[in-house]
Amino acid sequence: MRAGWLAALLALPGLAAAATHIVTIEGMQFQPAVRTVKSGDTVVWRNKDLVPHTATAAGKFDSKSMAPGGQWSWTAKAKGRQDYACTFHPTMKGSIVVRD
Ligand SMILES: [Cu+2]
Repeated sequence: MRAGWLAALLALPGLAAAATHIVTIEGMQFQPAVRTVKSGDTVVWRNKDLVPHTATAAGKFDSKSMAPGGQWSWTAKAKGRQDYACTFHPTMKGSIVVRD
């Protein structure tokens, strides 16, 4: 009976689809630089460098300062391409592409 209920839950596309995607910050780079996700997915940035960084898309999202070893997560909603950068190191750039 419990298994049947779970199967029904997993059949709902909105619940089954959400995933978590990691963007690693290492060597003064976002890796991967371009990450494609679905609406509703969560993106987690992990700072493996020895200096603080941010993941900032003006007007869209802003991690604020991520300490070395720190992380920050953001849930994608609106479709489209979000170009972002580190406010401390403007040459560090990345993009999140949000699909349906
Ligand atoms: Cu930085």
